[in-house]
Amino acid sequence: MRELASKRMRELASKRVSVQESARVSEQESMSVSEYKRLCLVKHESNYRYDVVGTNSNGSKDYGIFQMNSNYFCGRPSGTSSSTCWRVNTYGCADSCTSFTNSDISNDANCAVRVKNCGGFGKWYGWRNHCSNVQGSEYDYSTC
Ligand SMILES: [Ca+2]
Repeated sequence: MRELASKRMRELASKRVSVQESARVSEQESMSVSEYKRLCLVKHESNYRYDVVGTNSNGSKDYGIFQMNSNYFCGRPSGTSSSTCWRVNTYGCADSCTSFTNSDISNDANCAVRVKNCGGFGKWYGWRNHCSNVQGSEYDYSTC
């Protein structure tokens, strides 16, 4: 990724593009790293499977492709479908835990985005343990 980014920057430099254009490209490429981090998270949480239910040592369970925890992020009676962070952090998501194990991952993604926006990727142990330093293209599936 770094090689790609620096090659791209050299190309831009040789074309004498504007500073703004260089910044825009850099921003896009850093977003790609963010994409890799998201894929890394899913790889290490569920290995890309939507129907996985994991049991934790404290008895809570993790559901689906993002392994949403039953103590915090699913099946919360007062949970929210909004992105108001105090509500997400306090009440989690209202979606039932089993709704995170079907093949329609749209509600899973909506909840995961709210959690990420309110608490960061560090809310997931899979990300903390494996993905915080992801820089490169090991999760680049664009050629698959
Ligand atoms: Ca679902």
